[in-house]
Amino acid sequence: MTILALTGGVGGAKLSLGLTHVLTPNEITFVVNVGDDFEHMGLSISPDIDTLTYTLAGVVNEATGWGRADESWDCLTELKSFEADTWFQLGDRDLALHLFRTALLKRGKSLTEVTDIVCSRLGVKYKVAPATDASLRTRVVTDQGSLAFQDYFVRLKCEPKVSELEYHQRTIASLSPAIDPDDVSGVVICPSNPFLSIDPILELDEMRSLLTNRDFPVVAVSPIVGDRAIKGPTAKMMREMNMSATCAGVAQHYHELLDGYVIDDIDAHHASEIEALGIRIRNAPSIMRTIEDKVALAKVCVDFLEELR
Ligand code: FO1
Repeated sequence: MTILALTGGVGGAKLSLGLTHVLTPNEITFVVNVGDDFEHMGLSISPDIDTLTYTLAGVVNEATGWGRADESWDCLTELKSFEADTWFQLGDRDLALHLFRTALLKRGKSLTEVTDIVCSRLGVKYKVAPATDASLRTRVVTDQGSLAFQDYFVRLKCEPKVSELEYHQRTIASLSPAIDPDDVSGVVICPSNPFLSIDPILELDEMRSLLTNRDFPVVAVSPIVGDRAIKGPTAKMMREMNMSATCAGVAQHYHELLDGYVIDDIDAHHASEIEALGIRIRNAPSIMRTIEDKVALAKVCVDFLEELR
């Protein structure tokens, strides 16, 4: 039986790395958001898959949390001299992966197959599965119109005011064949942005039905600590969508899906509000700076699942 970790972005990758120190490759599958994927300059780019893969392979750029360590930027510099689009920063090493993935997809391989090949070439022994092989794309409805995800996130630096999220093609998208719904013993929802990273996974019909008719526990880790997002626009988006930008606001958003919820020690005062929703609480330090922080938080999640089983 396998634990599924639902993940996207940098916070999700950090907890995922911790989980690999607590569980063996047979015990966990990482289910990764593909709503951020896009085609840029003819290349198929899967930022959340790459962030996780680079993190698990130990080659991620630690300063940004995405992209490669020891990166060079010659191609981007040349592109600038052509006055080409350079708002999305693609380093030389990273580009090699996008070229490789694009070529394999063009030859008819699925994103699941390509991700598997990339993981094995980078020495990642854990199963990293795109949530779906279909081209599910997040669109952000804002005061500047409906925007493709990376236009909102990178080009416009999350500045537009968000009113709604849309997940295109979600109804026809099936789960990746790397995910076996009959073999799930628990789910960890990583401290990723709920709207941008986790909802595109939860919105898949097969994932929704797996999580609503289940005999295994689900725990989430709050991406909000001390009423602020650890990284990225989660709190800003929540305020713009008239939600409470607290760990309790995130719990209300996930609500019926959750059996357990891990919140930071600093947020202990929100516990009774969340427990009133019928969700059990664990307090733990949840800012993950060191590998020890990541492993300790992962252990809290795995022990919590065990207790709720
Ligand atoms: N994020 C940025 O803020 N600016 C970038 O130029 C950028 C480039 C980039 C290239 C490859 C990659 O895998 C990720 C990249 N990201 C960049 C991060 C990415 O847009 C976001 O982390 C996710 O899509 C949100 O989880």
